[in-house]
Amino acid sequence: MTRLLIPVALLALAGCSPAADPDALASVAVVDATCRPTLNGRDVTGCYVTLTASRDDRLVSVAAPLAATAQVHEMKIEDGMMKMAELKDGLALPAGEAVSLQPGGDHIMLMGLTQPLTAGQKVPLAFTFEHAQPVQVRARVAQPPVAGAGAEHAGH
Ligand SMILES: [Cu+2]
Repeated sequence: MTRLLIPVALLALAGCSPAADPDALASVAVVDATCRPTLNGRDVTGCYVTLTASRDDRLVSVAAPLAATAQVHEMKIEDGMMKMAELKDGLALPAGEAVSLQPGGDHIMLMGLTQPLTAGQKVPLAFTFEHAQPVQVRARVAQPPVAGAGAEHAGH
């Protein structure tokens, strides 16, 4: 509950926020979108991105025309094993904070890809937020910069 109350308190303090549609001013910066090249014969891959919201917001869903399904996944420990699971309620984006999806952590999972992804390609991704306008980017296909990754998709 505390998390929900804080923004309201801030708005009250600011005093000058118009009550009419604050969502019109909400935006999310989407940078460094990268999708990992697909492994031989696989039609799944992980994508990574950094999201910075102008106000408290939430990444609700991701769509990718090249994939049958795109989900936002988190990594969690279950029975001593790192497993990934869909974030069914989306991903919280605190105002002004750069939230990085990266190997070993939260990521975007593309499933049912209609074609293999090779380095140098571009993959359109569409991000939908609770408040901000949707954002479309073209992610580059490349090995993500963080080393030691890949294990999170071993389960597929
Ligand atoms: Cu995943």
